[in-house]
Amino acid sequence: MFSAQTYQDRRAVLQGNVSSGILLFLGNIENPVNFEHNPYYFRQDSTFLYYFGVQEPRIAAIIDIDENKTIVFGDELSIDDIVWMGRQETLKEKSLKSGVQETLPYAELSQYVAKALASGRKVHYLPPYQSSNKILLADLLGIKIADLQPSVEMIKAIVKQRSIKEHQEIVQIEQAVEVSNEMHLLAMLAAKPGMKEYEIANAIQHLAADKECQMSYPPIVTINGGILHNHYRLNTMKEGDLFLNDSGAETAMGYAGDLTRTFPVSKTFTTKQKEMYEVVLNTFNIAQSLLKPGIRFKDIHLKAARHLVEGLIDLGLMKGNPEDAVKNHAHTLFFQCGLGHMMGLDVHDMEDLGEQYVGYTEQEPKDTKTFGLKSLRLGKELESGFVVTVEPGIYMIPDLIDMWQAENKNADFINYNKVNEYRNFGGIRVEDDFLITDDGCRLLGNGLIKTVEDIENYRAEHLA
Ligand SMILES: [Mn+2]
Repeated sequence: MFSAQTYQDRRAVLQGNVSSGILLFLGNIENPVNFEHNPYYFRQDSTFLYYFGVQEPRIAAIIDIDENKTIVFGDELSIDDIVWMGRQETLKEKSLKSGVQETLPYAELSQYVAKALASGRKVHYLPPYQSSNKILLADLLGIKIADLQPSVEMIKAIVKQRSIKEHQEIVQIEQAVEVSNEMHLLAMLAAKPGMKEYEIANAIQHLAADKECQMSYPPIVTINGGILHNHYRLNTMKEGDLFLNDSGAETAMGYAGDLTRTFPVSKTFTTKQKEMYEVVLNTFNIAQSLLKPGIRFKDIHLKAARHLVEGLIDLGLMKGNPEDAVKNHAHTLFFQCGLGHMMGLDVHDMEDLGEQYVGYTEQEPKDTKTFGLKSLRLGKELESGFVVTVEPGIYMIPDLIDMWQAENKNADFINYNKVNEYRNFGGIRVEDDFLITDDGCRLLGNGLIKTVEDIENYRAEHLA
């Protein structure tokens, strides 16, 4: 945990940004796998971690703005619990570590909320994503789940605060990135023809676990990198395959890393792979060079897309004017997703609070219709203190190629004959994490190799 002062200060800032009423925070529960006492891995809610730091299932908290007090609700262990689980730090002790003096039994939460509602006070709450919390909120408020109305005022205040990372948060994120770097180096030295994809997934998870880290999301370790979120891991790697590893560690305090590297299963890239890889890497470098406060991430995304198109024109897959190609979204045949997203306590930071608040503004809302832009999670102007990912890619998706070709879509910009030579090429993505600074950006972590030369040399050193 950070210091008690940290959590007190964060709560004070939040309290100052919401006018009145009570702020209700629900922690997560241990969700059952197949029966109640056999739960999935417990992960505390990130907003709860941010303001209270307490990693305990089935607790809640209230910041009462009108009465200027903060209470954590939860149950201390009974003697039966202690028999089974041993003596543990009490909830009272844990709460004190985040500077909360008052704890009450969990059952008193409903009375507190009912009293506030009865006296006509506003009860602010966040959009619930766990089913148990949807049910709990509906019960506490005496309404149907479908009628829940999360507080926009509370969401906006939290997004504003959590978007700007404190120095100690950056330290945490860099720890996560450092462990992620090691995971990627391990994958690069371990992967060889004949192995199964899951062997790499297992190896990197083992490495992270030994460093007291979890995965910040289920790793994508695949020879079919053309599938954006591919979690199938039973393929056998063979000579000539490209291996895409999108994986990141999460520190014990909950901070994420999110990195992607693509490398050949053989000792070297083929010429075709190298050419495509360098288009992606150049695009990455252009995007990185544009990161600074005051520029809209959507504009960086579109500029990166233009460079991707230029590279694909050089290779003969595209043609025409790059600017016009991007205006017509022709690049989305190859780059269907967004250039990056916010990162912090969540790998997609605060996605539970709503992309319209985290990645966009009311004045410039997300384009939710256009293929490509509808998958861009971050569009708004960057600010010093943001942590973002940059992750351009090329993804060859046979079904999409066939569909576009049947419609002769963007035929002015796409050489379908050439594209079909690459239809089974797979995919390439390169991803790093950056802090936006006052005058630009800083790469988080010590830097993970990414040029063709560095990757080939690294693999040559380690492959027998
Ligand atoms: Mn990412």
